[in-house]
This record gives sequence, C-alpha cells and structure tokens, in this order.
Amino acid sequence: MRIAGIELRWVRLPLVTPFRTSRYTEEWKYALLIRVRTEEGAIGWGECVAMRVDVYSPETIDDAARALRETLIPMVLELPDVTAEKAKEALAQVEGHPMAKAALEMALLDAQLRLIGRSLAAHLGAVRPAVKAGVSVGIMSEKELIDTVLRYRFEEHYQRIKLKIEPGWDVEPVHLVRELLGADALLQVDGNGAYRLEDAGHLAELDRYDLLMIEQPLAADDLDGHAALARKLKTPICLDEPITCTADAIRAIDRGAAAIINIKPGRVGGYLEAKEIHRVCAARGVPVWVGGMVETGLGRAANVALAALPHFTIVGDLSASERFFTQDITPPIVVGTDGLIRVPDKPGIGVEPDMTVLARPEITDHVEQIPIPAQVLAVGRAR
Ligand code: OSB
Ligand code: MG
Repeated sequence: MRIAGIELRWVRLPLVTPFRTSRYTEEWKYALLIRVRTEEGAIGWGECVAMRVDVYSPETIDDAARALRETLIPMVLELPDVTAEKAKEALAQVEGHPMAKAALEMALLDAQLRLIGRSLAAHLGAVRPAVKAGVSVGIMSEKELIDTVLRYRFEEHYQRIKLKIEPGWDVEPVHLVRELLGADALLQVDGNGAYRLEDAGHLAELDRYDLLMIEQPLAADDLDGHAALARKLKTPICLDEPITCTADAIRAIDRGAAAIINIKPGRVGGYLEAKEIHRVCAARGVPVWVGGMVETGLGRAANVALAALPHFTIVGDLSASERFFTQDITPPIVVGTDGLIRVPDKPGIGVEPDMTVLARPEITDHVEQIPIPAQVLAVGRAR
C-alpha cells in the first residue's frame, strides 16, 4: 500500500456512569483515532487506548500523538510498500509507545484487509464465530454494586464479572457478589497495583471465594513480589500492566509471577504482538484473555476478533458498547441473550465510525492532518 493521507482525531464520549479503579475515576472516554487513506482507495481506522493521565501506563494521549506525528508516522511513510507487518518491523526500532504503535498498526491492518476483502478475525486466525462477554465493574457503593452486578448477570447476560478492588474494598464486595451470583458464577478481581506483599495474609482471605484469578495485585514492576505472593495464595495471579511485549510475558511466566496473562492489544504494541503473546502462552500452557481499555466500537470490534483465537480460553473484558456509552461512534457492539458477542466477519475490523456522530462538536474535539512529504506523493503519482 501507499499512504495518501493520515489524520489524527481527538474524540471524547461521556461514560454512562463514572468508572472507578484503585487508581483513578474516569467520567469521560478520551480516544485518539487514526484514519489512514491509501492510494489504492482504502480507508483504515485505528484507535489509541492511551489515557489522558498516566495512571495506568506511562503513555498518555498527548505522548502518543507526539510519537505518531514526529516519529512513527514519518517512519512508516518512508517504507516503499506499507503493510502492518512491515510497519511493525520498522517501528521496533523505536523505544516505547506501544499504544501509539498499536493504533497505527490497527489502522494499517484495517486498510490492507479491506483491500483484499478479508476480516481481521480471519487474518489473525480466529476459530470462533462468537466470544463470551465479560464485564469489568468499578468501585462503587454496596447498594450500587448489588444492582449493577444483578443487572449485568441476569438482565444483560454477562458470563463473567470482574470486580475492581482496593484496600478497604475487597473481601466484602467479593463475599457479597459470590452470595448474589452463586457458586457457579465466573468471578475475578483486579487490584491495579493497589496492594503490597505485606497484604498477602489479607488477600488470602479471597481464596475461599473460588475466584478465577486476582489481576495485578502489586505494583507493575514487582515481578518478584508477584512470584512471592503466588506462593502464599491459592487464587491464581494474572498480570496486566507490566506485560508490554512478548519478552515481558515470557519473563513473567519464567519467574513464576503470572499464572494467567491479560493481553491488551494497545498495551503490547498491537494486534500482531498480541497474537504472538497468545502463541507463546499457548506453548507454555498459560491461559490468556483479552483485556479492555474502555474502547469505542472500533477497538471493541477488533478486540472481539482477537478473542476468537483458539487459546483465548478465559472470558475477556469484552462488553457491549452500552456498558460504557449511550452513544458509541460505531453501530453498537451488543451482547446477545446467549451472553455472546458476534465476531465481526466483514473486511478489516468490520465496523466503521458513523461520520454524522463523529462530526458532532461535543464528540470530536479536533482533527489534525499529518503532512505527507512531497516525495512520497510524487512516487505515488508516478506509478
Ligand atoms: O486494569 O483492566 C484494567 C480499564 C482501563 C484501564 C485499565 C483497566 C480497565 C478495565 C476496563 O478494567 C475493561 C474494559 O474495557 O471493559
Ligand atoms: Mg487490569
């Protein structure tokens, strides 16, 4: 492919309710979208999952936009023939910025797969037509928790519930939700790094609730701490924040710090790297699941495609658009009464933004055209 135009678009959507974790309360979803237009006439969309503030990872939206504008996009524009695979290889020279790289790769994949009429799911190696829906539940009052969890489980058909926890909000909400949902319900927790190894005795109280896992109890960089904690708990430990590439995943597994891995395409630098982590985890017998970053319908659709790969045996953070948004920027992603989300099978990521929605000034803050160097356009014209 040859790139004819690239734009960055800053969008924001109000959340249906604030989403509170041990780190931060989000009331708005901010996303940086990338739209690629190719000489061949394809359009591709990518979504960057970096947040406005650096509480989850060091990469913010503004960091990602700068890296895209100054480094990543210019490098891709220098490639004689652009594909997502070649872009990934070229961008491996650049340190950091997994979320910016992932967004650019997603836009390129979308465009190149539309050109050949192939879905992202087929390209990645999907084996399922639908995936189980799971939902992440923020920190809230007990009364709100009861209403929310009952609605997600019995009215909205979610097959797995994840509770955000922090010191002071852990054993009690887990006890309450286990009572509400019964022994068979799939239940797990996510600490987002809020605990210390000294809390092991307290966290062991969670062992009696038959949780699928405890996600990221300790600080992101504390692999040894997680390995030590794993020896004190029955509940398996899953890592999220520190796994930014395949090498990180292998290191965490080899050190005994992760029995399960949450794979987020944005956090690991893209869908192609996510597929590679899925492969090495399958080879090592480590279960994986697809995590979420409160994506719009664009990233949400692509995450569902990824989750259709064979070794994604655990239910992911894959929820309906209406879990977070009253108005998504794409046709809404929905959960069926069977608790499943259909894997998109149309070319590329299989969904497109509704331009009349995106055009609303309360949704798109601004759009930036990335200049395409004259020599790139000239070569394109000469063909
Ligand atoms: O830790 O998994 C997390 C959202 C933003 C940042 C970090 C996390 C989350 C979630 C939301 O838990 C998952 C979702 O998108 O449904
Ligand atoms: Mg997490």
